Amino acid sequence: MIRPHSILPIRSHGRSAARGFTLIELMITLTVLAAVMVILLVIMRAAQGSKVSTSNQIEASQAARVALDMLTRDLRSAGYGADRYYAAAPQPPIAYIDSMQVLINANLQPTTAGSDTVPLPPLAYNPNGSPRPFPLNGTTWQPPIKYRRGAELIRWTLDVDNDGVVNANDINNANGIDARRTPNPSDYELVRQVYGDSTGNINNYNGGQIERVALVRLPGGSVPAMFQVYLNGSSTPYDWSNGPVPASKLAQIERIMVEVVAPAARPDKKGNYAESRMRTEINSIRNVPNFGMEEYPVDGYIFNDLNANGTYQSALEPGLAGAYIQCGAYSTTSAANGYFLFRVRAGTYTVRHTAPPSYHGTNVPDSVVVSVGPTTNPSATVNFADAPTPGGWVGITDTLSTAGPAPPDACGRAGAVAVAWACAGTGWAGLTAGEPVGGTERGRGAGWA
Ligand SMILES: [Ca+2]
Ligand SMILES: [Ca+2]
Ligand SMILES: [Ca+2]
Ligand SMILES: [Ca+2]
Repeated sequence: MIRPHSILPIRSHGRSAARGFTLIELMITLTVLAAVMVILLVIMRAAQGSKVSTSNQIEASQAARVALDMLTRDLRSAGYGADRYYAAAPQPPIAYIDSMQVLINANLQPTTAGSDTVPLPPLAYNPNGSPRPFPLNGTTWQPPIKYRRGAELIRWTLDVDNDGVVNANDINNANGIDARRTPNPSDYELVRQVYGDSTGNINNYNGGQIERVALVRLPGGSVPAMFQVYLNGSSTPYDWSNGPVPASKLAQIERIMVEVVAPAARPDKKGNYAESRMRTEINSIRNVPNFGMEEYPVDGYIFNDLNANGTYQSALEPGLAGAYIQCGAYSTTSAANGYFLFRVRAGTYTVRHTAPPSYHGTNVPDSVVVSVGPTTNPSATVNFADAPTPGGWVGITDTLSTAGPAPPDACGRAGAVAVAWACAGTGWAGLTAGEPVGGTERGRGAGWA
């Protein structure tokens, strides 16, 4: 009796498992499943959106990184192989800078053929050539001369069509194609250009070919300037509302903050464009050891003071080459035209000279004390008057010349009649061969009759 009773619930349980799901059970199951699917879809959609926004962010930051790397490499190379020792107007490492454009002088391509004296194109920008870069100061830029050491001009700008302004025309330009392709309306093409004479071996052609580097935001409003320039000793950046850094202050640039804002090409699901901001500071230009420490020119001429008045009449009085000049601890010799130049740090210096052979200095006193610096003088000029040493032969010239010493090799030249010049009192006296006046004949060169 107990046995069948005890079996009954087991049978009953077996029947229940075999009868299947009721409609209600099925509907509950499907509803739960649908809810789970909806939740999963929402999660996947969010993940997808997050993936788009993350990849946009990565793309933007990669663009910013590339632009910043290339730009800072050029800035750090500024001055490399530049004609810094051209006395009259040394080639500046940074030729021009404003909030979104910089012109850099550096010999980056190609390298010279083992010697600075045989540079290969692109050479330095030719002021008589074309095209010319048009910075944002309203005039095309050109150097005072074509520099000699083959350092080309590298330009970074957003002004793709080179008209002196950055606006929609730069996006519509042929080289604005990358900016046009993106749906983002506020991206501009950042380009690098190289200007240098004989580009493509065409004389007087300065090139200016465009490399499109990255898409960036146009500085202005909430977008920071691409360049912030700090002049010597200043903790605040140069104020771009005053226009570009004046040429006279380019040598005072102590450091440059470079900042680029690269936007994503595509919007996220909310219609926003991710942006990546990157900045870096350049506080040394490796090819200009004293970058950041302003130098002041101390220059002048060593001249033959023909009229003995102690001052330099540049139209009348020839410069004297080979004089030895000292400025404090520095020394140099005068160039063929008598010119010398020191670039010194702020301070007070005694400038003195030793006249070239056959001359003696006539300045009294024979040295000059000069002070240069930010609060004293931006530059100093000292000319030294010399006169031929009395009695000494100072040169030989041919009959076509009118005054002053000439290279001794005039003697012996076909058709030349040798005439010697020597000091006679306060002026010059022409002597016929072998007839010294007022002095002792000390020697005759080869070929002297
Ligand atoms: Ca070059
Ligand atoms: Ca433009
Ligand atoms: Ca665009
Ligand atoms: Ca004079």
